[in-house]
Amino acid sequence: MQNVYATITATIRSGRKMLVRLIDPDKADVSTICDGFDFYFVGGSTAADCTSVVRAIHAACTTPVVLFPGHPSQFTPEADALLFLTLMNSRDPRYLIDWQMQSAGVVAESGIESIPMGYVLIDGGRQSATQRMTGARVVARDDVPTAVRMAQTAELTGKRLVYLEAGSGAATPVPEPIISAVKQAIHVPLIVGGGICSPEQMYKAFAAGADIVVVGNHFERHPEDIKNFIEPLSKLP
Ligand code: 1GP
Repeated sequence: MQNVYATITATIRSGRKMLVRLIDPDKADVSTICDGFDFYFVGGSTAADCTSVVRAIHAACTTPVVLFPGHPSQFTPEADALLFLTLMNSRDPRYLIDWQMQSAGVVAESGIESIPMGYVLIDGGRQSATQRMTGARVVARDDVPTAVRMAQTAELTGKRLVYLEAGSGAATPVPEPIISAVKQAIHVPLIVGGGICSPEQMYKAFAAGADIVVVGNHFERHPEDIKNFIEPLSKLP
């Protein structure tokens, strides 16, 4: 089986940026699944079965599928890897330790590649589903020091990825000054997502320091735009 984390670090070393398509099992249109992305992430804020979506992606293309679960019930060993999340903004034990403990046994027994990830919510201009479900206080758009401290804390507590999240369907993506300050402060790969709706917004996130950009809603609404993100990516330095 492919080692997803090794692929991420090797791709960064090669100087290439990565694009991920997020599929929310609640609103997925699997008819638009195609190759061309580096990975599919599968998961959502509300509890839903991810197994059928993972199977549909595997049936339709060869792109690795990585679980990005919003709830322990979304785990399936059929995915190629799992993002094992800690919600860095949260002060609620469910999102810091309880759900992780609830999942630990089945994850360990499955043998799936599990990648510890610090998940950092940034204000995206409107309340996101994650914010609503978890009650976590988001980092203000101009609070660069707090975003940096959260990301550094994630790395120092062993997370191998940091995800700066403006929220699914955010009005505005993660501000570039936050992306660049966090990128300079950490040594693990940086993922940025939430509210990215154009190749220009993707390029800005990459230019600021994102190693991986995640796009969800926009591709559900405008699958015809997928090629406009994918094709120029291969030409990026
Ligand atoms: C949400 O960052 C992802 O977890 C993607 O957000 O759906 O707004 O692209 P969008």
